[in-house]
Order: sequence, then C-alpha cells, then structure tokens
Amino acid sequence: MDRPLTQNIKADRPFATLSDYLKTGGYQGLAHAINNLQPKEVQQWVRDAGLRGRGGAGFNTGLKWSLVPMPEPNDADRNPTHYLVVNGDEMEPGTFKDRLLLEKDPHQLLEGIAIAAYAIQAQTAYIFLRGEYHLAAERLTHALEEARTQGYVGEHLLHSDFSLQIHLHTSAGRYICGEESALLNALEGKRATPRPKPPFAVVSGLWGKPTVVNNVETLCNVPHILHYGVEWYRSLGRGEDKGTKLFGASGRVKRPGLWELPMGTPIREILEDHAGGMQDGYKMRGFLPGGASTDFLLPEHLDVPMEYDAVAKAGSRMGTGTIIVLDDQTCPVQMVLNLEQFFAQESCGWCTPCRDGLPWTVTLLKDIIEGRGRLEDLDTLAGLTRMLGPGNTFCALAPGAMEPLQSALKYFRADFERYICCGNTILESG
Ligand code: L3W
Repeated sequence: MDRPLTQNIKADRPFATLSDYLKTGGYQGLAHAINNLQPKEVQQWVRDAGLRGRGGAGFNTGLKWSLVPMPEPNDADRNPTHYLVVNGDEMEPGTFKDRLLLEKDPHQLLEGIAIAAYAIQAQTAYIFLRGEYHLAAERLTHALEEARTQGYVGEHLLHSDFSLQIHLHTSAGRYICGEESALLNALEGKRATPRPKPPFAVVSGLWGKPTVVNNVETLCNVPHILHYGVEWYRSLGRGEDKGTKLFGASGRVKRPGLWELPMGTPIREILEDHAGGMQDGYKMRGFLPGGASTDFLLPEHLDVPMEYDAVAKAGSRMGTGTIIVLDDQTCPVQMVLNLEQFFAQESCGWCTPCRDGLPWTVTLLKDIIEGRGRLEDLDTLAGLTRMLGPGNTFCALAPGAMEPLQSALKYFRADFERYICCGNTILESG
C-alpha cells in the first residue's frame, strides 16, 4: 500500500463512510497506540518515522509533541491540561489539499487526532476549520457522531483510561487565522493577531496551556505510522524526506489536480506525468512550488525533488506542495500584484511593516502596471522585500508575501522594466 492518505478516496463514491474506513484497517493504529504503547513511545514512533509538518513549515511532528511538558510520576498534578488543535484553516492561495482529506475521508483525520491527543495527553481537541468549508464541516460533524457512538472519541476511548472530546470550530474567515498563534487567539474569542514567539504553543498555547497545533494532512499520516510501522512509513519517501505527500498543480496545465506521491518526487514528474504538461499553445515560464507565499522557480529547476531541503536549496520552499504554474501568456507583474493585493487585504494590521508595507507594495505595482512607474520603484520594491522579510514582523504573512515578489524581481525584471520604459505588457508585445 503506497498511497495511504488517499486509499479510501474512490471516484465511484462521494466519501469514505465509517464502514469503508474500517475495511482498510481504520482505527487499528489508534487501538495499537492505546493498547500497546505509552504516550512517549507514540511520540517516538512518529519522530522516528520522520513525519514533518505538512502546513508548510516542515517541523518534525514527533519532536513537536515531545516538547509538551509531560507529568512526571511524582508530580502533584498527574493530569495537567493540554490541548490539541487541528489547523484546518486552509486559505493559502492555490492550496486545496486539506479540503480533499476533510471531505473525502473524515475518519482518517479523527483517528489521527485521537492518536496525537493520546501522545500528548490532551483530553480536548479543537478542529479549527476554514469557514467556507461547509461540506467538510457537514461530513466531520457526522463522522464525529459516528466516532463517539463507536467509542473512538469520548469517555474511556476503546475502553481505556484515556478520554478525549473533539470540538469542531468554524472560522469567521481570515487568512491570518491559519497562523498558529492568531488561530489560538481566534479560538479564545479574541482578535486574531499573532502572538510573539517564544513562548511557543507547545509550552503556552490555548488559554496559556501547552498546546500542539498540527495541520490536517500531518495528522492524516499518523494512523498509518501506528498501524504499519516506522520502517514501512520511512520506505515510502524517495529521497531525504519520508512518507507521501499530497502534491497539486494549478495554472495552465492540462490536468490541474492533486496526487498523493512519495516525498522527493521530482517536480517535472508532478507537472508532466500527473498534470499532463502545459496546455497546447502555452509554455512554462516559472512556478511557485508550494502556494502563493513561496519564491518562483524556473523551468531549469524542474528536476528538483519535492522535499523541504532540496526546494530550499533551489531558492524557494516546498510550502504546501501545491504548485502554481506561470505560463508565457500571463504577465508575472500582474500575477504578483494579484497576490500582493490578497496579502495586503489579509494583513491583520498588528505590526507596522506588514500593515503599511503591503499596501505600499500594491500601490507601487499598480503604478508600474498603469504607466506611472519609475525605474527607482524597482529599488523601492526590493527594499520592501527586505523590510518586510523574516525577523521584522510578528509572523510569516509578510515575509511569505515578499517571496513571490523578490523572486519575480530577480527572474522577471525585464517584464517590470518593459512597463516602465515602454508601457508595454507581455500580452501586447506577444
Ligand atoms: C517549539 C520551537 N515549537 C517552531 C513550531 C511552531 C509551529 C511549527 C512551525 O508557519 C508556514 C510557512 C508557510 N519550539 C519551535 C516550535 N516551532 N520552532 O513549529 O513553525 P514556524 O515558525 O517554522 O512556521 P509557522 O509560522 O508556524 C509558517 C506556511 O506556514 N504558510 C501558509 C500555510 C497555509 C496552509 C494552508 O492553507 N493549508 O498550510 C504561510 O506562510 O509555508 O512555512 O507549530 O510553533 N523552537
């Protein structure tokens, strides 16, 4: 079985029911964890498996769980409050991978939640779901009821000492709520602004208690690690990183979509074999490898394997693994403007570089496109990419927003200059 995450997703049925899920070994990973392993052993399994966070940052999942302070035998409070929070606020432009898992196989996520909660001894878990994911909310609500009835969630899970309540919370709908500390503020009913880090959530998270925040796809990997074992999971990857990943492609490719493939699959294979290559009459100029907040790469990077370090070495980030393709008839300057408008609108306004820098970026890009640009504006934009870069803001929103801009200035500078010097677009110039 080489496609564990999507094994239950079939074209001839709308989603996997509980009975479909049980037929392929569903909830056996949970049974193994609870009946045979101590929480710290579960943490170690997931750490040894090499699972890294699928939300974009790639932090080792088992390591994250192991940073939660666990009670020692002599501690007065043997049952301290810990929380598990599922980040299902999928709003990264071009990214639609968690949606597939949520809508098509909700029990896989619930089993992953139950195992993760057991591993960190959290008795309460929250699923923070993107507000627009109505179908996912409906299917999760139904699956939660089934799981409660069957004893996979609730008091004395599978007749053990461990109890877990899972609550579904739908977001009010801002991109910033996907940033983990803003998400925690939103869950607490506060304005969704990021918190300074450290302290990290594993030490002080929801209502100040140790909290693990994991992405949907990350948790969906966990049942299979516990069911089939660490060595099996590690063997699924083709390169440095382990397991499989949902990779996607959008833009003018023949078959836009999502595919579960081994970590380390070359980008060329994703775009040519799975997405079918470019549509007739279009050539590729570049691509964003993992959602909008990543740097452009070029056709010369097509043989880079999709894994965290290799994509970083090529000058970008694997991010969410959902590739956005730029073709030769789409203007990169207009594409970047479109993205920067999104990020400017979604800035929470908490820190000055992001609140003021992103609208300024949008103004300069519009000036350039509308014929009011000057060559010095390109230096100002480059300055903004530094000013809004890592270390100058509370969270990753503005640094992420600067990634497509800084790489567009590097790779597509002539397109910017053409607007300034000739008032010309790529479409007009052919
Ligand atoms: C304890 C430390 N914990 C880091 C934890 C931290 C968090 C995780 C990653 O996300 C990504 C970006 C984009 N002790 C720790 C620690 N942690 N150091 O590890 O942390 P970090 O800071 O590396 O990243 P982040 O700010 O959580 C930024 C991606 O998010 N992104 C958008 C993603 C969108 C989706 C979607 O729509 N589905 O995923 C935008 O920037 O790729 O890499 O848990 O607490 N010393």
